[in-house]
Amino acid sequence: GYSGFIFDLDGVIVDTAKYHYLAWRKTAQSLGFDLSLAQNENLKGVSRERSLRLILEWGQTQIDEDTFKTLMEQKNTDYLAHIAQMGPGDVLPKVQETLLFLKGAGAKIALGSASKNARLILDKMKLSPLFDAIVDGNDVTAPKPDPEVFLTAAQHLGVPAEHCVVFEDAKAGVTAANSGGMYSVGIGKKEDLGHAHTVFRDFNEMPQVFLKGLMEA
Ligand code: G16
Ligand code: MG
Repeated sequence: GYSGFIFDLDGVIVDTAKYHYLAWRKTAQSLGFDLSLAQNENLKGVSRERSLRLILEWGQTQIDEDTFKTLMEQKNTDYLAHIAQMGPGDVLPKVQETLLFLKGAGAKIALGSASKNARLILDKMKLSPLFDAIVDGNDVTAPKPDPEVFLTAAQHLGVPAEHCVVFEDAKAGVTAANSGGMYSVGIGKKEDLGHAHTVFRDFNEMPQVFLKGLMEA
């Protein structure tokens, strides 16, 4: 059965995806173009640097390295200003219950996030103590869709990849989980996450028997 459960952060545990979008949209607008929600789907789970490269490509804009760094820093400052307002009440519905249920059943739990702000956010949500391992954007070199972040998380848990489940809201994250040989659970819309093994809108829609079934599989 599956005994390692790896959670993405943004869009799975907390709805910070909207703040990443607002901050990147501001970046785009400062350069004279806009960023659509559809374009933003392709930024989910993608590293900060790669996100800005994509945005510049979409806006057909070229900038020098110094401006690139300044824009990344400005985006993170804007993003953190949104995060500063958040607290445990912002944990998405049924996430804490799911974590407690899995823990109670003896499963191992990890965070597998592309974000360099992951530890800060998990602390703010008061969820850090529930995690056996935390792997984030500071710990890996190859960003999603490369499976490195999830493979490292599995290693820290001491659970083989094929006994791990990954919860992901991003296309790139589901691809990463699949290529790491893990069972992928998409959190969001089937239209966006059709390549996941299973998709649920959110944790409210995920029955406990589904999780039990995975552990007993
Ligand atoms: C997240 C977001 C991405 C963001 C990336 C880097 O990953 O989904 O939109 O660009 O982290 O974040 P930061 O700028 O905070 O380092 P995940 O993997 O938690 O969804
Ligand atoms: Mg995500």
